[in-house]
Amino acid sequence: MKSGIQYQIKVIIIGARQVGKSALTVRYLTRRYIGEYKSHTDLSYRQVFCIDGSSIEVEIVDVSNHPEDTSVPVTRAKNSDACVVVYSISDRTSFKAAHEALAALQASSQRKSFEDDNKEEQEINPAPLSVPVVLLANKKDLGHLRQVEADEGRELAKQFSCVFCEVSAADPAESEPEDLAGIFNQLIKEARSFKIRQQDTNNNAHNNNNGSSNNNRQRKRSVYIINRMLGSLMGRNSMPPELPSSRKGGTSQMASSMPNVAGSFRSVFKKRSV
Ligand SMILES: Nc1nc2c(ncn2[C@@H]2O[C@H](COP(=O)(O)OP(=O)(O)OP(=O)(O)O)[C@@H](O)[C@H]2O)c(=O)[nH]1
Ligand SMILES: [Mg+2]
Repeated sequence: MKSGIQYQIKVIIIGARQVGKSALTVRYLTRRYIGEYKSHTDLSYRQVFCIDGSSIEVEIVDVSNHPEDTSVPVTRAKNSDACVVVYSISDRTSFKAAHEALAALQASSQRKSFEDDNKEEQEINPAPLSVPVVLLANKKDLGHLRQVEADEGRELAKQFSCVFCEVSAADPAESEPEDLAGIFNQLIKEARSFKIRQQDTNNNAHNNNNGSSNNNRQRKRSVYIINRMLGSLMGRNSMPPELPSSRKGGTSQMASSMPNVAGSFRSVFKKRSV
């Protein structure tokens, strides 16, 4: 790990072709909308952010699908710390692909969690997704071409215990009340918290195996502290910038403008055990 960097978080963006993965990624990182992307390779963006006083290197991987492949390349989500699954509200096939992607992510979590358990138990009590996941329904501005209702997306997200939002990379005003930057920021924070908990669990297990305990490692982390998010990606300060600010900026504004998202993250992720 580079000096000064306390955590590295890898966020992967997956979804069917042409749903707006690149547009959403660029919108989050630059607050701009670029309509056309000609890329047949994964695009990786790295940026060091300051979150709650910690320097975190965030890598966002915008996965490119093979032109002839209609399925979502879920295997790319392997080794990521957070995942954004995207579909377009104007493309029902992409919604089905998102469903399949979530099922595949859950199946891989299940393999990890229940390696030694029997299949019956897996069916009764499916494992939660092994990393924080957000389901994004993009192109909300294309309401007149809508093929997938918001309730269907919400229901799907509920089924897989992940956060759901309808957004528009093209027209942020359509993303009300949730804001794209707020959603990504919350996901990155959750991924960091998840990583901290995992590290704590691993350390505790290690210490227990050695017959010793480390009380410091057992203290509970404050997971959902929302810090000021006024930093800009383009900032040239010697300190790393804070996460891209949500549209309305500021701590209290974000908390009040995104009660659903923050609330959903809390209710979804508190269920996880690591
Ligand atoms: N109306 C509208 N069009 C969008 C939106 N987001 C993306 N698009 C358009 O949808 C098309 C695909 O956008 P991309 O961002 O390239 O989609 P992608 O998922 O990265 O595509 P692939 O990498 O080829 O799989 C482009 O023509 C974008 O201009 C949106 O929110 N609203
Ligand atoms: Mg793309």
